[in-house]
Amino acid sequence: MVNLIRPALLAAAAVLALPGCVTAPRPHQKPAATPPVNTGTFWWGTSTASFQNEDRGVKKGDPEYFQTDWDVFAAEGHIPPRGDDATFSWSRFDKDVRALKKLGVNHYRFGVEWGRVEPQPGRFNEKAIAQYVRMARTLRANGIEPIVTLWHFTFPAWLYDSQAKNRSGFLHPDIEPAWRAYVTRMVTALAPYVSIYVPQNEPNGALYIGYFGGHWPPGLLLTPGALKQATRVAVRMYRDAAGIIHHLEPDALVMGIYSIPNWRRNYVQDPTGFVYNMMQRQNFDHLDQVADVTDLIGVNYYYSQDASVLRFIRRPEGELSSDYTQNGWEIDPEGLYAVLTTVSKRYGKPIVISENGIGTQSEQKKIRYFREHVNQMRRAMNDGVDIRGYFPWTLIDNYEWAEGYAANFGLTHVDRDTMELVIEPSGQWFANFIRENPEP
Ligand code: IFM
Repeated sequence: MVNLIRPALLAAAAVLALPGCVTAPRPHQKPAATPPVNTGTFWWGTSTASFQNEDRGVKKGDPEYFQTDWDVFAAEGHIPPRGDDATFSWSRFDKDVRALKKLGVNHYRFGVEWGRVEPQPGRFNEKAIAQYVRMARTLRANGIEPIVTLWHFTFPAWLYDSQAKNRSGFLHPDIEPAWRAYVTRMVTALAPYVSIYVPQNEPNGALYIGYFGGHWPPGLLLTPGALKQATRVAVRMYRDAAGIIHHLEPDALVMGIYSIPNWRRNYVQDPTGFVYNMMQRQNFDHLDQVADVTDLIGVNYYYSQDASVLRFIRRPEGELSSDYTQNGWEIDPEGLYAVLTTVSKRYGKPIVISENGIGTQSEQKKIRYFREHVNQMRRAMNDGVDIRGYFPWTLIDNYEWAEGYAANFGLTHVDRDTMELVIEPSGQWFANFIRENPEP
């Protein structure tokens, strides 16, 4: 009897699944996936990061309340606190989408806050996961292809131990299985709406600053072996994430994003080339070990700098002249060309300029910066470099890590009266530029 009923039920189910036999969706049914948008076009986009932009959105005492290692590091007094508001991109994401539409971008990269979706080890916040899924779905519904960063510098606070910094972050004994579970959970949830993932944002810079320079969490300063070990773990985690993404979504793209300044050799201050070689390792060590599982390389380029100890100690402060940014970075558009050609030769992979920007109080200076860097991108493209996209950093003036709120990188800023984003002149310039130049 059972054997007769089963085929009949299967046949009925198959008929119902035919096009035209649409039944009302049951409430628990998974939403239908939407196909990627803007696949054949040049990617004009912009980006943000979970910690730099999301307000906390949950109150202390709430079971879903969470903190990140950066919150704890700030509470310890090492860096300025972010506060609970940031740019309200968690509770008022719609305002960000409205601004993105005004800019006319076709791609947008945002991050997932691991601590938010897993406030306690192994306990996932399903509501938060659902909200990230909605964010991706909303973007696609508005004709903007989402790109999701799974780690942008911040770990859940439960992976940070103030008393044992050499067992924190990438050096935490539980991090690898926890990461695999988190990545699997997020990619499974996002799969219907996301097909471009960034496992880690600028792991190379974060490893050197946090596990060697001591400025960022976990704050390890010249600790023997820490950088090497943390890099090994970060590489394994990236490779695991790429494997999970490609397994769950065979057509998805994995983008590796790196901070790649143009380091110059200074023969007087660094005669042996020791610092220069170290900075080359910072640029490429991690990427060298994951390039084979990476579909696209994201280059985050901001500045050129002489590689020398003296230059690190005597960092220029602020916008000394038209050649420097608020962070004391040296503006050098040709450095972008140099980096693009180097990366292209070294890896032979398609490149996206995934971040390029300037902290400045002068909008005119910002516009000039973008224009000159886009020109260098065009020069590289004319010389055969395969460049697929350009993303000015960043959508909104936001928290600039150890610098606090001291740098104005945004194409917009939050108007705290209307709670809307106000498009800056640089944002307007970008909007006009990409409307007139769908292809660069
Ligand atoms: O704000 C950062 C971003 O989070 C990573 N890349 C560099 C930007 C400017 O410093």
